[in-house]
Amino acid sequence: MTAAPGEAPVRGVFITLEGGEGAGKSTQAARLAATLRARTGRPVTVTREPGGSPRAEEIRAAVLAGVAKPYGPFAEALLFSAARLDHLDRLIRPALARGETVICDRFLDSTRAYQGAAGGLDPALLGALERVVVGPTRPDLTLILDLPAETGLARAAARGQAAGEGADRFEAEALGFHTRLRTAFLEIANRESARCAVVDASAGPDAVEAAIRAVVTTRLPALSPAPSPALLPAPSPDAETRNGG
Ligand code: T5A
Repeated sequence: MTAAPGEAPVRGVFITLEGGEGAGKSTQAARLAATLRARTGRPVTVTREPGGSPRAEEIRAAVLAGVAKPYGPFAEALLFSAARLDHLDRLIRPALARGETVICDRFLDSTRAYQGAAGGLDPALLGALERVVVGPTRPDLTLILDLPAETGLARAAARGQAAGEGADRFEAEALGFHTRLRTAFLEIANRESARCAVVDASAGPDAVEAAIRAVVTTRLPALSPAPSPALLPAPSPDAETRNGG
C-alpha cells in the first residue's frame, strides 16, 4: 500500500476491538490479523491498550495493579491518555503511515466506557482529552464484542485461575460496573454506527471469527482478497489492439 512517486501517501487501515472483560478481543485480534495477512499479503500490526509501546506498557502495569485507583477515574483517564499518546506516536501512526493495517485491542472507546460511563467522568471532558491525544487518528472500524457481563467475567476468571493470577484493577469491580460498561459500548455503537459494528461475542470463537470476517468484508472492501485471475473479465480485443499498437 505504498504510494507511487508523486502520489499522496496512502494511509493504512486502523481497526479497533472493544468490549467488556473476557469478551474475546485478544483471541479475535490474532485471528483477524491472520485472516488479513492471508487475504492481502500485506503487513498487519496487532497491538493493545493500555500498552503497545515500552513506555505505555510500564503505565499499563501500574494502572492494572491499581496504583492510580486512589486518585480516582480522572487520574486514571490521564494515565491511559499518556500511554495512548506514546503508543500512537511510537507505533500506531508510523505503521499507518507505512500503509499497514493496525489492529488494536482496546482504544479510545474503553476510556469512554470505563472512565466515562462506568467511572462517572463527564463525556465533554473525555472528548477534550480525545481531541488532544488522538486528534485525527480515529479508527476506520471498531468491532464491539458484546456479551453478558457475567459470561465475560467468568471467562476472564477461568483464564486467570489457569494462569495462577487474581483479578486485576477493573476485573475486581462489582457486577453493576461491568453491566454499565456493556450498555456504554452498545450506546457508542448506536451513536457512531458508521464506525462501529456490534458482534455477538457469546458464541464460540469460530462463530465470532466468522461474524467478524463478514463485517470486515462488508465495511472494509479494500481489505478483501484480490480476485483470482480466473474470475477477472477477459481483456477486450480493442484493449489488446490499443496496447499492442
Ligand atoms: N481500560 C483500558 C480502561 O479502563 N480504560 C482504557 O482507556 C483502556 C485502554 C485492560 C484493562 O484496562 C481497562 C479495561 C481493562 O479492564 P486487559 O488485561 O487488557 O486490561 O483486559 P481486557 O482487554 O479485558 O482483556 P482480557 O484478556 O480480559 O479479555 P479479552 O481480550 O476480551 O479476551 P481473551 O481473548 O483474552 O479471552 C478471555 C478468555 O476467554 C476465552 C479465551 O481463551 C480466554 O481464556 N475465550 C472464549 N471462550 C469461549 N468463547 C469464546 N468466543 C471465547 N473467546 C475467548
